[in-house]
Amino acid sequence: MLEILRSLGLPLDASAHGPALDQMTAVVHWLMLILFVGWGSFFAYTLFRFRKSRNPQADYVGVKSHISSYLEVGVAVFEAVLLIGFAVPLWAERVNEFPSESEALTIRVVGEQFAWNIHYPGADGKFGRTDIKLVSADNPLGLDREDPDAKDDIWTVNQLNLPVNRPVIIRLTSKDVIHSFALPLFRVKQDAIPGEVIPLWFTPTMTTAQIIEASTKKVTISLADTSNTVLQAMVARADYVGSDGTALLSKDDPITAEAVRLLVNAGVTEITVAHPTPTEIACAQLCGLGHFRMKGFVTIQTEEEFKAWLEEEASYL
Ligand SMILES: [Cu+2]
Repeated sequence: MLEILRSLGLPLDASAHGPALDQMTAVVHWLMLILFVGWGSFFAYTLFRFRKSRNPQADYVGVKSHISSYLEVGVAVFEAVLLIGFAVPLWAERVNEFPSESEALTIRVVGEQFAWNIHYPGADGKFGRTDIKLVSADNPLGLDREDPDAKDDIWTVNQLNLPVNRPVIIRLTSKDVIHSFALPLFRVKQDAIPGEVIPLWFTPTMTTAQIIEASTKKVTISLADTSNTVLQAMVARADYVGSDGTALLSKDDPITAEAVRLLVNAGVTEITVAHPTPTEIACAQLCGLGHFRMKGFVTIQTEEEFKAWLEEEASYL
């Protein structure tokens, strides 16, 4: 079932809790398939069995056997097992078994129309004071730089950097309306609600570079692809040179219409491509007219890269 779900578009999983969640999704789909086929067949059977030509007289007593009641009970028991045996423990782990603050990285994410503000506590590990009165275009979090804890705080807009294989706790909230913080590749989706701080946690298990590597695929191209916008959102994953040694397309360059023309004319019809930014933060709640552009990026880095990034950000303060 997981393979079927993948072929239907279930994205790659890059989080530690993802496999258990995907397994649950597969089990639920199996149950739904069995119910659909079972009740559908039962319905078709009753239409045939109790047709008018066979039953000219209405029967006011109805069914005397208890098979349908037993079936109902069976389905209810199965659903109870799914809920109590699988779903509740899975959910309990997400909401109760938070990693300790010492082993995890804790950050704040504040949604607004239409951006994600990310707040890192800085070297002291303490979030500085924020105040709604200080919110401005250059200070979207309303961070009070006078507060000693706020001096080293780092904030970014729409760019979430995280280290790989370290649990991250995100304290999520919103400044205006309800948004939904969704990281599809990390199997995270949580509503951001104004006035409430909702914690969530997960552990990324792949760096963005590894995810790009894993999602690299071969595609066949033709001149028709000069107007293929899906392909043009991708980048090349290898260097392509013509027979005379001229560069046709370089690794990490976008697959422009011009590049497609050059490649096809040079006889190259198969290239490897990948999405340059596979890990996105999507807003999964229709939150206003600009909802479509409420998109951020997640970059999962090695511990060293993440440290270097934090230091670079701190150097701008
Ligand atoms: Cu939103």
